[in-house]
Amino acid sequence: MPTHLIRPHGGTLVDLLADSDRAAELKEHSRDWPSWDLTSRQVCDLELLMNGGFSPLRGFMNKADYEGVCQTMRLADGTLWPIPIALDVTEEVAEGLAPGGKLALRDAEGNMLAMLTVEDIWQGDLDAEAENVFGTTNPEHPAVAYLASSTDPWYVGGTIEGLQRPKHYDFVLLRLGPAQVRDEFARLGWRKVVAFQTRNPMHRAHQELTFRAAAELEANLLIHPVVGLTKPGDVDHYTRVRCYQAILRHYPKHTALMSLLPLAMRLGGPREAMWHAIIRKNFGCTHLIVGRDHAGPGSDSSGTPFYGPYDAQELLQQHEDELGIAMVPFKMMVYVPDRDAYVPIDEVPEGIKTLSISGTQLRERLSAGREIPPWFSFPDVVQELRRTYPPRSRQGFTVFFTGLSGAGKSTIANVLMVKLLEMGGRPVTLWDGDIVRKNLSSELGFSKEHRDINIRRIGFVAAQNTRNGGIAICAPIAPYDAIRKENRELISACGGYILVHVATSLEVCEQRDTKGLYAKARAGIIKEFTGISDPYEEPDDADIVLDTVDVTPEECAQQIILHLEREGYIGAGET
Ligand code: PPS
Repeated sequence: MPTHLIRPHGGTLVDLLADSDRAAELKEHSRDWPSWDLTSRQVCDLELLMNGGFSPLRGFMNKADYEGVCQTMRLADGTLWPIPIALDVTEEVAEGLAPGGKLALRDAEGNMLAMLTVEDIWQGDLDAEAENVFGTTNPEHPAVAYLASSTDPWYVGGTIEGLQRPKHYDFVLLRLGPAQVRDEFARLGWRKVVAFQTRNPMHRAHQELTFRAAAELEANLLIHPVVGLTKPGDVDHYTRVRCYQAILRHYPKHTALMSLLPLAMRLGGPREAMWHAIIRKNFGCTHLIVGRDHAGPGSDSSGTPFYGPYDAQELLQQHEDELGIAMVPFKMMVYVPDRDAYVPIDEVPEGIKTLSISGTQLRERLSAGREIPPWFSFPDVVQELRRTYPPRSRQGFTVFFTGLSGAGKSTIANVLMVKLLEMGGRPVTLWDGDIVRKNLSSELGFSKEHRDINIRRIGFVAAQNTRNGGIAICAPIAPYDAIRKENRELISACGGYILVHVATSLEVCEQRDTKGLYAKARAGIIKEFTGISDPYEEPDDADIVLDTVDVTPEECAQQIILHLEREGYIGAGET
């Protein structure tokens, strides 16, 4: 270990990985131990415990450390540590454990990653944990929600012996642990290094500020993005890493290095910022850039921010000496068109015009295929984002029909499918009610429970089609509103979702009775028949309502196509 680099937190860089003989021995003994399948968050925590990113921790926290951290931000031995790293397990697993016993920790595929020697088992007071660590019990805070709904009731503390690192198949060369990053720094002759933490794509403002921070400090730069768990809705890490690789080319040669951090963020604001600082210190960095609302989850539904914008900076400042890693306050950079330059906001003279584009505005521009100005981002970064967020005319979408039996759903859906196939450009899949019932859902009947399962299945496959850039056309009755809304949410996260209510009245459907089912339903031969002996909940959120009495199926399909054009799903070139 090179000695001139900053000392790790607690003095020693922890390495919990056993050598191969010991690993084989542990694996053999594990036959007799209970097992725990780690959650995604726990796998992230374990990786940083094992490689020393969480030095001086040598395992999941025992009760004394956990309570110290929650209440006073310190481990039982007095070392500063702001976030509990606790292993939560089910009651069933906890019941089979006793102090001194062993627990095999496995990944989702069942591979044993580590052995935990149990020190203690206790039931955490999760409300108190939320209040102490995150300063709130509001479930709109993602970490509080996680405690309330994704945390098992028992904590198990104990030291770890690692058998193997969690497996990663992506960006393998960029996933350096703290010892490897330190070796790189030593090899490059870097002693003063400023770390930049991020969970978002980086644009010009970030490049300017990181470059300035490094230049002012006469330090080198470690771009250290989080690729473990970030905020739901964030740009996926594959896209982000390609963006970071692109932006790295815009720094002077040999001044910046990138490594990926498998951290499961809690979005805990000030305490999280301190955690980030400790981790970066373990990776050999002497400075950490801390911005406005660093690692905060934003605001609650009433618009009140969970943390003050500079709380994180203040907390770090208070403990800077003890931590040993310095905080570089992030000066927000804004673009000044008159100077064609980014300037720290506090250096912009009054009355001077500045420009900025918010994250939401960027998404809107990408989605509409609109220009993203070169002052905002680098063209190679924009190109990567465009690959992930193509304009609507290249995104997948689902047209979801709902309506009574005999309303005309299948006929219109077929016309629409043919028209879309004629246009070409995207694969089209039709999930018609009858076809689905013959193939996907052949074992199901027409109880509410079975109808819900059926509609969920259709939603699932349509979401897959949509995510992969295709068009799904679904045409079941889908009589229940809640499940339709569930599908809307699921599919909208993958691309477009258009709900079409084929609003043919019961009288007309019954009069048409093309399949003779209404007559049978009235005669009681078919039970639970929608509209006759079973409910149909009219949608209040239909994007298109079709009247099939005076309008032909071709005209109905045309109405949908015009809607798709207006919304941008069908580009001018395709018609
Ligand atoms: S649901 O409620 O969405 O799961 O129904 P779906 O899968 O679309 O199936 C509806 C088709 O099944 C025939 N059928 C019935 N419909 C409603 N209620 C009962 N009890 C029933 N029994 C059989 C009917 O032909 C429906 O087809 P469409 O094309 O809608 O007329």
